[in-house]
Amino acid sequence: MKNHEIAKILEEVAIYLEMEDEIVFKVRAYENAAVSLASLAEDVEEVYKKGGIGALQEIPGIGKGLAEKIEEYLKTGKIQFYEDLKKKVPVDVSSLKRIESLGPKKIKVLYKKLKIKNVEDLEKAAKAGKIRVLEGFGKKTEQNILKGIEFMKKSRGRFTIFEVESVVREIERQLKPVKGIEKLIVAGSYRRRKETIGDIDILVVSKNPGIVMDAFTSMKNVAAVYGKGNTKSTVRLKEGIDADLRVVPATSFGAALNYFTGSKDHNIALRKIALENGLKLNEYGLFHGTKQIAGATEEDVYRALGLHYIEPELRENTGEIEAGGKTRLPKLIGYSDLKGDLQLQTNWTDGSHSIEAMALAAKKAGLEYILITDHTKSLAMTGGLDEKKLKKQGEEIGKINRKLDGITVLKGAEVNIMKDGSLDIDDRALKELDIVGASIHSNFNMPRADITKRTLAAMENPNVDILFHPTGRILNKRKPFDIDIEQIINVAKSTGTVLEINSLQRLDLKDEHIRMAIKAGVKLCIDSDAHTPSHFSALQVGIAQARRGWAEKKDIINAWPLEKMKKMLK
Ligand code: DGT
Ligand code: CA
Ligand code: CA
Ligand code: ZN
Repeated sequence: MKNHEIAKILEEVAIYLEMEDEIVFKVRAYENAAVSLASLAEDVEEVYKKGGIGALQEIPGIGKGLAEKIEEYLKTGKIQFYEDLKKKVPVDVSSLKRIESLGPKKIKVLYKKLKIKNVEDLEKAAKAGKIRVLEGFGKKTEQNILKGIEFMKKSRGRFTIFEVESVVREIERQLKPVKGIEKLIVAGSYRRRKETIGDIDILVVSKNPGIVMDAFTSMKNVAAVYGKGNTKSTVRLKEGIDADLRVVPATSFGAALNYFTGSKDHNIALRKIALENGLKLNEYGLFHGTKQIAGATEEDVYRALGLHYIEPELRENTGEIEAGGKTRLPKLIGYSDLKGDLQLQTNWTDGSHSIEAMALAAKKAGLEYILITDHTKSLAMTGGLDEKKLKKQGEEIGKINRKLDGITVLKGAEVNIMKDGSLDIDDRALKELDIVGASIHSNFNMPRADITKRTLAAMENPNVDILFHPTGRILNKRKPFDIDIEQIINVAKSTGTVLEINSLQRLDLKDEHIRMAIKAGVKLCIDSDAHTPSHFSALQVGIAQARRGWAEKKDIINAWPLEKMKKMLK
């Protein structure tokens, strides 16, 4: 789809025109056209193919002049007017403009005086104190520019679902009390519980869109308003992520929710089924001719298509539609199904709280058992435990169990797997523990064959019940090890080793890994890896990941009662 490419060019033209002191009306015309194209549901190329330049002019905000420019782009791949402007001031205007305190006029001065073309140049000049001496800038502006650059770096790219969760709460807190909002739900990748989120898509049912849009665009965490209309508005939030809000009528709510939840591939597959049945599906409903036959709820839409309801976490067009139509969908593990947590650290090593405090917090979070898994001695920087300290910790856990009701504390460890695949705690000490997890904490960059062999060696140890951190990745921070997951899964099966999904920012296993493991009959666990009591909430993210991997309760051992869980371990 070329909608976004063209929208971006029109946005830049608006910046250039402002730079050239063009009349405000003309600048706004380009800005509005850009927003309109970016939010257009249809493919602009299709619109043009079907109806020519006339159809382009039907798009809100596109007049004759703009329609001609769009046509030029579709035909030649460029817009000469834009190319000429760009030649005069060849800078990355859209990135520079995103920095707070930099407008088109200032961008022009920076280029003319200091040859600043992009954010990198800008940062260098600001750090060298070259900007404060320019007329109209000053020391304060220079500092603001540096702050703006920091913010922009933070906001580039995607956000982890854990980060976005709090932003969504903040939005809900501000909008839920607004009078006239009948329903508010966040759709998009957030509702599908993807690992990372590009932008937040909010759907609202209301008879008074004006009030809703006013409230949305004036939320206290709005950094910029990109567009404000009666059906759709888009803002950049101070947290660095964008959010769209759409107001839809109650009669279309289910269809709109379905459409904007996506994924795009899932939508396309659903639309195909509709067409095969002589129907039409879009964000307004499922139609037979012009008659809407479903649309108020998602359930209605799926039913009318002859499908079972498909949970949002499964909507990636990776077999869920076939399963929903013919065979069966998994009965996914629920968000309150976990009974225990099998990885957490305490102040015996790098956690912040005592065993007892963590146990009480776990109980409060609704858990029945926890496994204490402090680090072991070769992780010196965490104050890792040796055999003697593990024994002492075991005694302490015994005392706590006698003292506390409603929560069972189990003895464990997160044993470090050394470079050669051996463990840093001797087997005699491991045998004394209730459950042993092992993981890699160093030498991440070994070649595939070596790091796989190293991991397999630990899994072969009859004392190792769980492989913690099977891939070692940290979302947006650290790549996974180059490890042969298929082989890990095979050996997990043959040795009866449980594989950990983890949670928070780690989510070691991807959805497809989880599906592969389940198919092979391997059991999994979802752990918070808590280092402080508030981390127990991260279990929700791990559950979401398990659901995205089609996991049922039977696949996740810490969704089982304690006795049953203990029996399945080595
Ligand atoms: P994100 O924001 O990158 O994490 O991913 P999504 O899935 O939230 O994608 P987004 O925000 O671009 O669009 C929200 C939903 O709107 C998407 O999941 C499906 C629907 N959608 C967007 N573009 C298209 C399209 O071209 N065709 C169809 N059928 N659906 C689309
Ligand atoms: Ca989105
Ligand atoms: Ca979006
Ligand atoms: Zn730790």
